[in-house]
Amino acid sequence: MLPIVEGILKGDKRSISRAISIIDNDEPDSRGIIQEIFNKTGGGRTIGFTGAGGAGKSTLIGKLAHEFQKMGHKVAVLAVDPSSPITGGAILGDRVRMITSMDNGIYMRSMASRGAEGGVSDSLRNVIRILDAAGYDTILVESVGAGQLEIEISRVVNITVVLFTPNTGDGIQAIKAGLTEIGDFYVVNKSDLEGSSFMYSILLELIAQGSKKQVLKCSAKTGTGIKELAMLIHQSLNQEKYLQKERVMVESELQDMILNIMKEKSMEIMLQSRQYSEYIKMILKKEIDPYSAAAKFSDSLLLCEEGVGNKKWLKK
Ligand SMILES: Nc1nc2c(ncn2[C@@H]2O[C@H](COP(=O)(O)OP(=O)(O)O)[C@@H](O)[C@H]2O)c(=O)[nH]1
Ligand SMILES: [Mg+2]
Repeated sequence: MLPIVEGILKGDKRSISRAISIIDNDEPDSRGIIQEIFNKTGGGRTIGFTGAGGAGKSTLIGKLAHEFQKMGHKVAVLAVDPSSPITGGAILGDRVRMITSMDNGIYMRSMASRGAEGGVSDSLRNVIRILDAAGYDTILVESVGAGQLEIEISRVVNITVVLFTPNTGDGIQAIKAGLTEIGDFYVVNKSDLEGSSFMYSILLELIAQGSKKQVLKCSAKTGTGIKELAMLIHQSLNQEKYLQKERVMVESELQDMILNIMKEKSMEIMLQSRQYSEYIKMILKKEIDPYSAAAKFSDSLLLCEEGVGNKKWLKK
């Protein structure tokens, strides 16, 4: 067993942090670590938080982490921000804001995920596995970057919470960004401010009708509604509906991995193949069109003896 893996399994924070950096930077040890911890994972549940910058995600996560801890959960918080370096100012600010409202024992970390080939989803999935193997059963993920990131994160967590604020414009923005589809819980934060009831009713109309999704109001600042939200999430964590997401996640992960390997192998074979350079010459001489050449070449690639698509296992 790798020494770092021993550390992770014991819950040693230095080992956990180092391992997360290895994954985040896509260092060569990543694979070995994940392979060794893999069968020790499965107990962790993940909750992703998305919403516009300033909506109160960090503040809310801070409060919820504290509530979950009181309920007996072992809590970790991850802030995902591909747009800024790990030590960037914005995230540091977030960390301070969250830590001051938290007890010790909550692990907190930000990640940038700029190195990983498959982007955020790949490294986030594996960072979650590290925390899971280290014994964290409740992992809260803040989506700090905007846009596509929120959708990506929602695909690798069990439950997605989408935050809104009473400020007008939010609702319309959210619909545009596709946020009304990715959430399991919709929360109007800053309920201490004017306009929150109006926002709440807009959301109810937009989202809750015809779906089983829940819309709630709370104030991360005053604490109103936080206990209720924490309880609701707590009760949902082991519901079949959210656990089933695991299967979808594994499936898409496996597909991505297989396709990546196939792509690499095909490229290798292609560049070494005589047939390939023949096709190029033929195309240049107008003896064949690119569509037909590509179709013919890939057919032969899928059937060749030593190639990606060795006939024997294709037929199985
Ligand atoms: N009035 C009010 N302000 C809040 C509430 N929650 C967060 N804030 C403030 O909104 C600002 C942005 O909060 P932050 O948690 O950093 O938002 P994030 O960018 O979504 O992580 C901060 O100044 C918070 O103090 C709330 O419930 N009510
Ligand atoms: Mg934040």
